[in-house]
Amino acid sequence: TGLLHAQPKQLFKETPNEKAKRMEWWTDARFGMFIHWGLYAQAARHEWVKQRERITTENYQKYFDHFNPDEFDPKKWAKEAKAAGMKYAVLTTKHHEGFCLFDSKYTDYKATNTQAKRDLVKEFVDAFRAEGIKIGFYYSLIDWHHPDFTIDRTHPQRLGGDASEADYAPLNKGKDMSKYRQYMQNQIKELLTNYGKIDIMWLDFSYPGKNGKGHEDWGSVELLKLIRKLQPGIIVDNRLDLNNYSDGYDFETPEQVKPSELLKYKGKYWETCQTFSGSWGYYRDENTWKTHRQLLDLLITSAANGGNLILNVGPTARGEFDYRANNALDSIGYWMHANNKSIYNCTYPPDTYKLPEALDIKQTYNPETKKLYLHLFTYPSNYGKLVLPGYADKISYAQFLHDASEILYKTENGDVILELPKQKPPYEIPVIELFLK
Ligand code: JFZ
Repeated sequence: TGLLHAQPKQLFKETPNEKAKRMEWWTDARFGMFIHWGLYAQAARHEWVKQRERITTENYQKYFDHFNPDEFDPKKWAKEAKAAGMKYAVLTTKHHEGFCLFDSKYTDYKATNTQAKRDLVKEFVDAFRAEGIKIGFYYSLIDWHHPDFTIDRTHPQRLGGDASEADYAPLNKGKDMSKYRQYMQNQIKELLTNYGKIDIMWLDFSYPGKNGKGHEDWGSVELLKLIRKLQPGIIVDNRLDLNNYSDGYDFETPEQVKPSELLKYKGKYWETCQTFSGSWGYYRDENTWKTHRQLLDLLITSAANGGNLILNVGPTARGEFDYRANNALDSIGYWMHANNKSIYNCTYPPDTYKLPEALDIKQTYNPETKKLYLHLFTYPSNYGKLVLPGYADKISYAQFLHDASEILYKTENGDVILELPKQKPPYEIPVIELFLK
């Protein structure tokens, strides 16, 4: 340590081509489900409730004692995810509160010791795998329950913002982070050994600096080596604070950003994680739910910039997706059923396919089938004519994606003039499929 510049820049022997192969299913998938579920679903006012309200571990115990997910049926979750068009799912096996949904040998703070009386991770894995959905584990690096996890600025018992590191020292007397590192290694070993093939590991998160934690606190290099050893094909997120290595992570995780901010990730492996309503855990009274259109925008804009969308559901304490989540998923499913070819296996088109901003069209492109997809965020009102400047020598056929109905067109001065029906098709954002020459 101390000689950062002397460290190797690469931890593993993998070429960019080999990485592309390993990432292929994930890149093609484009759309996944995040599931944030834990004791905090009972508080129903944010998954950070313990920290936000400075609840002691003693007072948080009521959620462990009352945890009774009598409607938990991950087969239903898996069907919902599949119907929405999601190809992978990432479950919080342990969130910051420290409660484990799986039957870990290394703690009593786990689902098997609650009224649930069973390994909820196991049932999740079995149900989603049965639907052909890839499996991801979220595992929190932060742990507000483990006695050796030192109090820092993210902790329920944190000090005021101006506290120095010396101020924290007396609070952490006797706490031994090396024991916590061992605990994480043990649990990750369990998660990546006892549940078959795991496709994604989503570790969360680092906040280096004053009264924070980073790769040295987590033992990130060791952790990542262990993960890759146990599951060689696995895909790992970027929150271990290993950005100094070219292969310290597989993909970037822009969180809760607006569609317009996704442009800058072009050319990288990335996945934007997004919520329906703002919080990740079930939040009963939150009334900031995204609209159908906003959700489609995130999905389309992700694919149009070469990235993935992982959309979060926070199941209730009874173990169900609530009606608002179900409605949102259903409406995405309705759109995806008809239009998913413009999402799966798609990315941004070559630079020569540019359209004027004013058209309000987002394009995706399937490099294998050489099809171009035009997402009509605004439906043309000028007598149904849509002019694509400079596209005349590029295309050979045009149709709507949802019903393969032909769209007649003329070419004029190098432009394509499509004749769209005056009646907008019954999709919030209709898609035109262009066959390229
Ligand atoms: C983290 C968690 O704290 C949160 O509860 C949720 O699980 C989410 C997916 O991840 O939140 C973060 C982590 C990193 C940043 C912001 C929020 N960040 O890097 O800006």
